[in-house]
Amino acid sequence: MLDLVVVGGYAAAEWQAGFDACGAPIRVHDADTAPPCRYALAWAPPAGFFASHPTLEVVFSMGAGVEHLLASDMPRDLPIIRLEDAGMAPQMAGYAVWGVLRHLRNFDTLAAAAGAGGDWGAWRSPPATDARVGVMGLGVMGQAVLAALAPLGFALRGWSRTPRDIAGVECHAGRATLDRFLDGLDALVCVLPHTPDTTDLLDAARFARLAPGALVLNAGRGSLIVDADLIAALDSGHLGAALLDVFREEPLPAGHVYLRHPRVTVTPHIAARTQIPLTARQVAVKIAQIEAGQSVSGRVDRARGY
Ligand code: NDP
Ligand code: OXD
Repeated sequence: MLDLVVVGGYAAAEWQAGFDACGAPIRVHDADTAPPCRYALAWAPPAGFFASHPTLEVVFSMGAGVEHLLASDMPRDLPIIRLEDAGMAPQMAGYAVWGVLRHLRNFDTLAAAAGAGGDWGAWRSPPATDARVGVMGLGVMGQAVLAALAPLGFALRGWSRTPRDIAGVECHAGRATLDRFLDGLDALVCVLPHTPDTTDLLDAARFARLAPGALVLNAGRGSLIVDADLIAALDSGHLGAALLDVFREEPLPAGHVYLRHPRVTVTPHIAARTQIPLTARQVAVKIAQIEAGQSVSGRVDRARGY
C-alpha cells in the first residue's frame, strides 16, 4: 500500500472511494492525520502544509491549473503533475459550445421575445453559422473546445504560445500574432492558464480588435482580463456580452460589478469540475508509472508557469 495525503478540494473518504473503485493500492489520508507520505493530491494547500509533510516526493494537482501550487510555499524542486483532461475536457467543450451558441444565435433574446408573445419574425433571421470564433489556449481544453465547435460551421482560429497545427483551424502562435488572431472575432473563448505572460493580456486595445457585438468567454483564469476594460468595452456597446467562469477573486465578492451587469453572465468556476473517479484513475496510473521508474506526462514546467 502507498500512502497519499489530500489537501483542499474533496474529503479523503471520497478520494479513497475513487482509488478503491479502480483497484489502486493507495491509502488516502487527511493532512492532519497523515503518516509520512511520498505523494500528495492538492488544491490550494494552506501555508505550512509542505513544511509539515517533508517526505513528499510528488504533488498532483486536483485540477488542470497549477497556479495554486506555484504560488504556495512548496519546495521548488518538488515535481508537480497536473490533471490532463480526466473528464474535464468534455465539460469544458460543452460549456464553450453553450456560451457561443447562446450568444451567436441570440437564444436569450429570442426566447425572451417569444415568451413575451412578441416578435416571432426575429426567428427568421439567418443563423450565424459563418461567424468567426477564436480559442485562446490550444492545450487539452482548447483542443476539446475546437473539436466540439468544428461541426457547427464557424470559421475557427486558435492561439497558443508555441505553433500548433490543427486541421480546420487557422492557428496563430506567440504574442506577435495576437492582434491578427483577435481581429474581427465574433466570439473569443479563453482557456489559458494563469502565468506572468497571460496576466492582463486582454485589455482595452485587445477588446477593440474584436468585432462589434462580440462575445468574450473566459473559462481559463480571471487574471487574463483587465476587468475595468472589459466593463468599459461592454458599456460602450462595442462588446455584446461576456460569459465568465473564473475571476481574480473567487468566490466573486458580493456587490462585484460582474454580478449586476446586464451584459455579463457569471458561473461559479464550474465550466469543468474535477471528476473524482476519473481523476483517481489517472493519478493511480501515474503513481504506478513512477513506482516502476517510468516518466509521467503532465509534469509542470515551473519556468513556463504551466
Ligand atoms: P494545457 O497546458 O494543456 O494548455 C495550455 C494552453 O495555453 C497551451 O496551448 C499553451 O500553449 C497555451 N499558453 C500558455 N501560456 C501561453 C501564452 N503566454 N501565450 C499563448 N498561449 C499560451 O492546459 P489545459 O488546456 O488542460 O488547461 C488550460 C487552463 O484551463 C488551466 O490552466 C486552467 O487555468 C483552466 N481550467 C479551467 C477550468 C474551469 O472549470 N474553469 C477547468 C479546467 C481548466 P502551448 O500549446 O504552446 O503550450
Ligand atoms: C482546473 C480548474 O484547473 O478546475 O482544473 O480550474
